[in-house]
Amino acid sequence: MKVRILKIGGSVITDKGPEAFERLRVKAVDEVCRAIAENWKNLIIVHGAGSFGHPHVRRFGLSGVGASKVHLACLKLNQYFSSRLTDLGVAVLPIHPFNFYVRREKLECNLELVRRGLSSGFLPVLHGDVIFGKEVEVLSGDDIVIHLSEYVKPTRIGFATDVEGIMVNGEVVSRFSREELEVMKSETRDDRVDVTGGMVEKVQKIFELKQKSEVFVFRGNYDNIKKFLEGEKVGTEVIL
Ligand code: IP8
Repeated sequence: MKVRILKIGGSVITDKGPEAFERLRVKAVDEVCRAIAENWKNLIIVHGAGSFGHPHVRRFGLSGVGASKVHLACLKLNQYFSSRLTDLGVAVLPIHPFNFYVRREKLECNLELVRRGLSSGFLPVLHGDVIFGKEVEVLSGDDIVIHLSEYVKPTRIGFATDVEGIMVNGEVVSRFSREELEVMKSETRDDRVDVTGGMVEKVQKIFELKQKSEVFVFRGNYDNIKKFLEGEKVGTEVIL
């Protein structure tokens, strides 16, 4: 089965401004879900937590009831997002990492549910969450994508973000290779290279992928998501 994975950034579907706490971007959720609802077979969705997770970690911490509050906020966003998809006729299978991911030496989980969901015609929808490591820790949606990819070997992976793609010297590039990442890291103090720390980190993670998939980083709007799901090139292609 040819599987695709699409990560929807928390900054696409929520307002992540400094004051924002559980602030949904209703129109954006709608747009994203409409694009997904048109082409969702053999697909796994992972969405970020945005302002339904990060401010909670800062406010409540990750021990005991703090971790519970962070998790419940992530569930709230997942429930909203998944419900919107079901309104549009999508058979979603919401899957919550806190319930089945653990970090021992490395990240471990039983992927049976994801596999069964896919083979039974459901759309698995996972999300950034808290999980048990030595203590409770944050598991980002990007890490889930990298981990899942090793097992489901997707043909294409998309990262829908709040920027047009990867920017080098002030412009979005259509292709981005490992060599360019090395240059970017060595030049991050250089004014010509305007890549945010967040993007460098994301791209570094992408290069941890162990299998060859087509990978794209793009703005998470209706047209781009539709293009990605239809197999077209969109935003920046990361050459593994
Ligand atoms: O938004 C973070 O997931 P991300 C999850 O994908 C929490 O980085 C709990 C903050």
